[in-house]
Amino acid sequence: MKYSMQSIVIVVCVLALGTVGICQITSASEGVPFEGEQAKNFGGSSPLVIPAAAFSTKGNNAGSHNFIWFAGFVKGTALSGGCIQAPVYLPRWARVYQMWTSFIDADGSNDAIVTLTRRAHADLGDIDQMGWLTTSGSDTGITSFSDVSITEPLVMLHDYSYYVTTCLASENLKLYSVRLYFTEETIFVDAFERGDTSGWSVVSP
Ligand SMILES: [Ca+2]
Repeated sequence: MKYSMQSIVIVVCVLALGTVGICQITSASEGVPFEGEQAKNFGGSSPLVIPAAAFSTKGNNAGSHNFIWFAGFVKGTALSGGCIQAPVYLPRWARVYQMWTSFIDADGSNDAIVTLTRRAHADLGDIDQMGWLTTSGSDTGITSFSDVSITEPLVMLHDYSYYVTTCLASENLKLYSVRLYFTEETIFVDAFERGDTSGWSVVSP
């Protein structure tokens, strides 16, 4: 493992003094001091919230959904059968471990399925489903549904693009947001964490 002297100093300082207010916290990437109680470049950006407004038509039935601005949800319309999608801008090397959605499923006849997929840039038709969840029942309140078992969780940029999608079969299905929880892993260019030690030598260079 490799630690910068700066990181060690910060950890020791925080542990010893019990408060970050006494220690100067410095951004590792830019070297900008902690100012005005706003940390620079803090990496704790999980969860990624994909708002309802990010969703657009797949093109098969553009009138099948409607974004409601005052309330912040997208709902189905009487022109049922259309599906919507949204891009997912996860950071490189993130590891996704849960997907949640806030939904009103007040449709006793239909549910909605939300899927998370990745699509390869180099291989035509190479699509992997990473997660999916379904709404259920019929309730006029906002309910959270989840998938806590994500496959292909490591975000590999630039090899893939990432999307979420769903279909809203009626006006009684309303999507508020999709939320992706992930960890951000430190992966060094020497590939130690991935097990690729081919670039390493047995003697000190
Ligand atoms: Ca339902």
